[in-house]
Amino acid sequence: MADADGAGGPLFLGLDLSTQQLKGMLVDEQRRAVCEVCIVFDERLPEYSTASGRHVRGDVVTAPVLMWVEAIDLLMAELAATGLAARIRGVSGAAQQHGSVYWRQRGVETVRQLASSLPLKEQLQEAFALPDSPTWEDLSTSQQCRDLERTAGGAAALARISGSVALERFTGAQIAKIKQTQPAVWEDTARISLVSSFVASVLVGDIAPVDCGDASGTNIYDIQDRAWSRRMCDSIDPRLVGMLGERVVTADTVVGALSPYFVRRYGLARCPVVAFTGDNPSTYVGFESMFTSVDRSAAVLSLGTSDTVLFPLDDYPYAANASPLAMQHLDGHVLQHPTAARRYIAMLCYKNGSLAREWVRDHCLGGSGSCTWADFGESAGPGPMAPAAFGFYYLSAEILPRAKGLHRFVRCSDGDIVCPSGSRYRQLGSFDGTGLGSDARAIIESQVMSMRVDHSRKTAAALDSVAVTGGASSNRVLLQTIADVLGVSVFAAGEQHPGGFELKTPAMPAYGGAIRAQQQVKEHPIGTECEPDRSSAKYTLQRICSPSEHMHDVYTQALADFEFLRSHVSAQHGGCADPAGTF
Ligand code: XUL
Repeated sequence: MADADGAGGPLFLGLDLSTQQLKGMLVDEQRRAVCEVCIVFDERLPEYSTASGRHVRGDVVTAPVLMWVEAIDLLMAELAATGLAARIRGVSGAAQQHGSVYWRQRGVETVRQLASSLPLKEQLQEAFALPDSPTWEDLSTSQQCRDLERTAGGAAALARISGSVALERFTGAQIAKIKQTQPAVWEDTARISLVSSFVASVLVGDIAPVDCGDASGTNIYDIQDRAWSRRMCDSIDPRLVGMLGERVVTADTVVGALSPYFVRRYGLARCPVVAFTGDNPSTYVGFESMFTSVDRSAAVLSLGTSDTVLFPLDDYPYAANASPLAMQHLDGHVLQHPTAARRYIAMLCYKNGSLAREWVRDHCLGGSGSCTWADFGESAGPGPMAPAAFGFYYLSAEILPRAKGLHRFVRCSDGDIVCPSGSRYRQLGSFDGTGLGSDARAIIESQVMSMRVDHSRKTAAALDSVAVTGGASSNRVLLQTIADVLGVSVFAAGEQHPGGFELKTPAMPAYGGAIRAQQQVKEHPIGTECEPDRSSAKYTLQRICSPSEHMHDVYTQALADFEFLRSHVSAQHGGCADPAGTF
């Protein structure tokens, strides 16, 4: 049994194969992260000549599969060097969503009989029909997206089947493009893995099933049937379901035991490997492990380069009997919950997150790039600025909503833009001299009001709290605005020490993997491990901001005008004025 530090006790390995690196995290039975190792692709594997882990050629973005393979060996060697590897009793993890790996038949056979004396790369050199896998940043499949929507009977019909309208980065369009443009590769392909199931496949030494969370990012998986959509898959190739593997599992399913390759080469135990899932679903599961039963509808806000919002749904918003509102607004994605039967997760990705906030900090606050976040907070003031003024900061083309550019509006009696509420607004080039507020205040109000609008379009259920993670989660003015606009308390993860609470979020996709591995082993115990003691779990959530009722009321009143102006901006730029239409 583990002592207070978990010394000598079982450990659970969570992996995360992201765009730039492969991370491994060891978590003990008390769910404390005891060790982290990381292989940064550009630094450790420069021979693949990647930039931030990928090859970018215009809108074609790929990553070398053998680089990922080599990274797995490097990471296992580093884990073995820590002396902790022999204590690992379960493995799971996550990977960037949407990317795909194309196995030759001989690759499938080789991975089943890996020799522990030779590195993976040497043995899997000829395993893949396509050396460079398309990844989530690839945008070169617009034609295939239109084909998929046509097959489904339109964008809305495809969303009803798969949880999303057709998207370039989603795997279905990527697979279709490979078949159409590289017939020799297609002929040479026996099996297709997603990046997540590819890592699991190498670990178990066989082709591992895709999990339902990541299958929901393909456009060819039927979320309500909980199976590949025959119609969508067959439209690409009648063999496709077989190539993907008919069986799709929940991300808490044991998909095999760790391959003897890792047992012999690195001294790991032949422990269970639990299905891998996408990084976003895994993040949600990681946070869920910290929620109490009252946080069942908590949302996770990941405030990074782009902002991602994840929240659970009890009902499928695009079901035939669902609210018409959801069918009118098909932006964002609905995923099957990776582990909870008959639950779903909505995922809203906003491209203009931290980079847009940083741009405002550096360009709009009167400085010359020397402003700090404290200056930003001072300029933002306490708010609210809405409904007297609004700003939209789509520095790079936004996908939610489809829109571009900077747009500032002030309310005035002679404004030429008339909202359904009767309020009139005028567009202007700067807030300077208006006395109404600043770009700092406008951008954070606008970003969070967008989240509120898009959340309400997916579910009528109220949010009960929000957990934040990511670089910007230390930005106090942003956190307070989240609390005020959404009207809920904001929580952050941290460690409880005898001396107090230290805010610190573990690397969530990997942590979520380790937690799923731990839960499975707990349910199917091996040997004499002790029960995890939830009361001493290292990570807990702590309330860091509470909403002001008055401010929340102001934002609620302002919401209709905000929503109207956001649609106005989107329509101006060829965006989706009528989101039910085909993009
Ligand atoms: C989600 C998405 C990204 C990747 C990043 O749809 O494309 O968040 O999962 O790894």
